[in-house]
Amino acid sequence: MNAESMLCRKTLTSIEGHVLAPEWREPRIGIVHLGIGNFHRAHEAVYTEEAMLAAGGDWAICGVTLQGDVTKRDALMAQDGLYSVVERGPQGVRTTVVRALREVLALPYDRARLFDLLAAPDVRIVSLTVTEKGYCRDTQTGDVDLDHPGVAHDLKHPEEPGTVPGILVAALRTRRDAGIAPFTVLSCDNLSHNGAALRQVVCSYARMLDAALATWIEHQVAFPSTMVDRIVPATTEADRDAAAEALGLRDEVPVPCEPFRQWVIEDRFPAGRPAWERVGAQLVDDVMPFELAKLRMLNGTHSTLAYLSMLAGFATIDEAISFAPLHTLIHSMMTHEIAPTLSVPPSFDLMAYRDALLERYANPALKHRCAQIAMDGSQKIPPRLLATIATRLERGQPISRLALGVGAWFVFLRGRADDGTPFSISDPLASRLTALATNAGNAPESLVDALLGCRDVFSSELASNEACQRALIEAVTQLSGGAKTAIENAAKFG
Ligand code: CS2
Repeated sequence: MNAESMLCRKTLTSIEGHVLAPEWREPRIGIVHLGIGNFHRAHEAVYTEEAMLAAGGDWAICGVTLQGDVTKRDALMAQDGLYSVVERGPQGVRTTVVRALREVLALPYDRARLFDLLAAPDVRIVSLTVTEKGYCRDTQTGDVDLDHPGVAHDLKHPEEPGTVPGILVAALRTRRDAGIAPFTVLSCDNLSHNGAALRQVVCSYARMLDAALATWIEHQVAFPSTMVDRIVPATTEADRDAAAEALGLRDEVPVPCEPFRQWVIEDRFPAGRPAWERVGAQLVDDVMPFELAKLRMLNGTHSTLAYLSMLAGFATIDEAISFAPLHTLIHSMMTHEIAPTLSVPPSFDLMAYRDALLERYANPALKHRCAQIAMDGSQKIPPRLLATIATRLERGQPISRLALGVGAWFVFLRGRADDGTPFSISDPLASRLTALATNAGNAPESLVDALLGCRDVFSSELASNEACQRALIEAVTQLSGGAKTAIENAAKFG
């Protein structure tokens, strides 16, 4: 096969060694997935393909990009929805082509097709990876954010929605009116209690339009919570070349990822689901202990590593964690400040979890860029770091390492690394936050004071807590001597 041919259903037969099982009956679409980014393609799509191979079922996926990203839609559709997952581990690379994705749509262009599918009885699950900001939540109340321009638009034009709550409510209304059982709504984002959080957003949005519909959704629609885990960097040219090399076919949209994966799902699917439990997913009654452990241990330290690294000049997570004082700091942050806030089942060994995370971070083949993790801090910091801080403050416990993570975010918002290199801030609140950070001047107290005033991130209770203020001022003071020195100083305490 010449390397210029493209991966598609026709060329699939030439790469039998790179599919999980050569026999593949084309299943019908049973899942619509909102937010067809790399994470979904390396996680739920892989589990779903394996589940169909193990136990059958019509659970092919239609992926949707909500940002009108026609380039991504067209690239995937040119390959008939096929793409390769390139697992990069310390032991080598494994390239597998995934077939579970059948169709890709881009809103607003494919609105009619999307709503046809969302009304189809065959579609029994609508899953989501739309990142924290896609939920359009008012962080204070947990209801839908009525100041969000997309939400305001959707409330005015409920037949032409563009936001997650708008789309789900319009589709659920059609199903209710047509007497079709609702689909299950499955959040796969890194939010605490993601199912309950999405349910509240959706129901509060529905209530603005139609109280009876809101009540119907509350009683009839299941929103199970999940904990999702796999480290999935953005695709680079090197990944495209590696996929072409392995397959002998051109793949424009491969997904790099680590070998590790985990999925814990609350088992509430009245309309059925793929046999995910057959292929390693854990179906449980209560996801919360897993979810909090992952958000605080993994995502909390990931964000800390990312902001410290942006200041210190480490480009990737493996580069950062190979700086011994930073390894020490992250190890003790998990051991002394995060793990004690978690209550997990006896079989869940938090220290083994910590060690496994440090090993995953050290994976030299993944090249997970710190700048990618550093995006959207205003959305990520509250569940990843502030919830842990709040728990510890309630108990009168010290928070110096957690504060260093938040303090590094504050300094990062000034937009310059320690050596003066500028970087841009990608965050839905970027203009407000960077103005606060730059206008605050050099004194650590004023930077902390200015940013603690941002109510979209800090509750008034946390912002007015003196121990919290003191710890953050100390962290920013340490960081003004350079992030590397601050890390070395923090690591001295073990
Ligand atoms: C990362 C996550 O980009 C980020 O913010 O912390 O995407 C992380 O890699 C995943 O949650 C791992 O499961």
